[in-house]
Order: sequence, then structure tokens, then C-alpha cells
Amino acid sequence: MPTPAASSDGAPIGRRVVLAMLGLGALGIVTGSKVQRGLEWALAPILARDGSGLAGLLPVSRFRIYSVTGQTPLRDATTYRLVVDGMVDSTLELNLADLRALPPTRLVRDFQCVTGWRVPDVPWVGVTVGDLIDRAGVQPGAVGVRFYSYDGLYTESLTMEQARRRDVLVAYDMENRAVPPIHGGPVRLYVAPMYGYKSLKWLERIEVTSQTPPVGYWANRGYDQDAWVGRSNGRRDEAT
Ligand SMILES: Nc1nc2c(c(=O)[nH]1)N[C@H]1C(S)=C(S)[C@@H](COP(=O)(O)O)O[C@H]1N2
Ligand SMILES: [Mo]
Repeated sequence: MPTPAASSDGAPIGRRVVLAMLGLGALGIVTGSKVQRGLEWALAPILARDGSGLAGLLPVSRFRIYSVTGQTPLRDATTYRLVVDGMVDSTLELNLADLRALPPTRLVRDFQCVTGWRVPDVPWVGVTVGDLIDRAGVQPGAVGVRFYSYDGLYTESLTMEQARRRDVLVAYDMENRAVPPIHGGPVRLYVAPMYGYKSLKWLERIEVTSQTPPVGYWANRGYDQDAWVGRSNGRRDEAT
């Protein structure tokens, strides 16, 4: 969050990324264009190997692109699996087609990072976390839900009550197309009422738990566990 896709090892600027950026500049990318959408996907393998942090500066999105590992982990949409486990009657393993076959929830909401940037009116489509955990069968005594990313580092958690809100989604579409790899695709979390850091990218596992300790990459670094927009983190959004 402090720096986009920060490089931990001070890696030199990736040459291919510079070339890609020059190319984008020359094309005069327009937000929402088909060219841009193709590039989001085309660039993913390049950005996946780049440790320079330049991914966060690429003009491929209305969003800034964050990855605490400095990488874009790639998972093929055809082999992707989401596991729902923990205190459930039966563990679920769902592929993208399974997710898309479930009743969808559509939202158009702002996306706001605690550092001050905000993207207004983002269309999202996905399955509510509540619907998913109910399919698995939540056992008595479960009070929390944890989320794991296949970047190997990022985690998040919500109370059961928060996780069951109808505006908390396992999202597979954003901005009217499949979630691209740089934004956490094929599947990311979208927690509409909270700051962006709750919306974990590259989601691979949802665990129903008996506890809700502050488990989260940024919560472990001093940010609020309950990250309500406008009502947390010292009301940082007033600075925008
Ligand atoms: N796995 C993972 N998820 C993440 C992050 C991250 O670094 N890694 N950054 C978070 C933060 S701070 C924000 S604001 C949003 C940014 O989403 P975007 O990169 O799609 O713009 O992702 C959130 N989810
Ligand atoms: Mo953020």
C-alpha cells in the first residue's frame, strides 16, 4: 500500500516493462478501450516476472495496481480452483465455471484505497461469500472467515456477520470483463463497504473458523481490522 507493487530487493527497472510502457504511451491508451483490455492480459506474464514495481505505474487501468510481493501470480482460468473449507459440513472445490453457474450478484460501487485514491462506479459481478459458505454448510460455533491468496503472502479475514453481507463478493468480473490477472483474476474478493486492502487478490481459499483474530496482511501492520470506508483508520479518506 505505501508504494505500488513495491520491490523488496531494489530490482532494476525491468527492460521489458519499460518497452511495454513506451508502447502503451505511443498507442495513447484510452481507459476502457479494447486495446487496453488486450494489453492487461498480454502484459501479465511480463509483469509476473518483473520486480521493479513498475506494474503499479502502467496506464492499463483506472486503478492503481498493488501487489505486496511485487509479482503478478498467474493462474489459468481453466485450471483455477477455489477451496471453501474449515468449519463446514463439506469442503467445496469450485472451478470458474462452477462459480459462474451460481446465482450472480451485481454491484456498481466505488473502490477506495486507504491511501486516498478512489475509482468511482465500478461494476462488479460475483457470488456472495455468504452464498458460498452456506453451500458448504457452516457449522455451529463458526464466527470468522479467512481468505488466502495464491501469491503466498496476502491474507484477510472478516467476522461471520461481515462476510455474510450482500455486498461482499467473490468477484470474477469487474468493469464489464473478466477480472484480469493484474487485478487478482481469475477470482478476487470485493468487500464493498471497506477499504481496498480487504479486497484480497488472487483468491484461492476461504476458511470458516471458530475465531476472528486480526488476520490480514495490513491488519498485521497496523491498519484497522474493521476497515469501514469513512469510519476507520483515522478517517483517512477525509484527506482525499
Ligand atoms: N493479494 C493481494 N491482494 C491485494 C493487495 C495486494 O498487494 N496483494 N493490495 C490490496 C490493496 S491495498 C488494494 S487498494 C487493492 C488494489 O487493487 P488493484 O491492484 O486491483 O487496484 O488490492 C488489495 N488486495
Ligand atoms: Mo490499498
